[in-house]
Amino acid sequence: TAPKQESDQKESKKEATVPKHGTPLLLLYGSNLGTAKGVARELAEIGEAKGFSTHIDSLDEYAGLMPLEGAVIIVSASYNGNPPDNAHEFVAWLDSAGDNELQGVCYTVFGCGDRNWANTYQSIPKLIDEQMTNKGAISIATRGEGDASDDFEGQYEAWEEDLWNKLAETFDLDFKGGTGQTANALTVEFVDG
Ligand code: FMN
Repeated sequence: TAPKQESDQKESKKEATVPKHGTPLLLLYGSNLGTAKGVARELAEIGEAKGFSTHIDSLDEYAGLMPLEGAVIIVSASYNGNPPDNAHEFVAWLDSAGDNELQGVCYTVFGCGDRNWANTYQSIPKLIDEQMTNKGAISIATRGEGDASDDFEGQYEAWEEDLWNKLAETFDLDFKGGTGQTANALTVEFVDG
């Protein structure tokens, strides 16, 4: 609606005042219908507001290209236990990667799933998380699960709060200790204090 757009614009002006530390934050999604992509986009926006240098792309675009600087956040759905269309190549590459191939990579995973697919609930996010660790990457925050048939928003928000805290700890950044505040609320703290 129009009023919401107006307030969003005001908020984004405030966000621009957050000091830029420039830590690279790569958001990768596996998404057919846009849910996981939307989550990745939101995280990229908030990450920018928190001073990260963000980049967003599909998982397949980064098969074999894991960054050694900053962190990579993977957001993926599953389809009958299989990867989304733009994550097949990534999952195949990860399967075939050598034992220490991902050494030095910092990552975490959020899964968009639906428990109605009981036997394969969150199967791809789980697989990616396990394989990343197996291949030497470091998990900087616990994998999150959003269930479309439960309180997806609530589950996502709880995971997200932990994520920013863990990123702040890992990279020794200033916005540590958030208590579920949005990026905008944190921005107000920076501006005033
Ligand atoms: N969710 C799971 O956790 N495991 C599954 O195996 C699974 N299979 C699905 C199969 C179909 C045909 C559909 C429509 C959904 C399935 N889901 C499953 C739920 C989707 O992963 C979930 O809705 C997700 O948010 C979709 O993300 P996307 O919009 O980014 O594609």
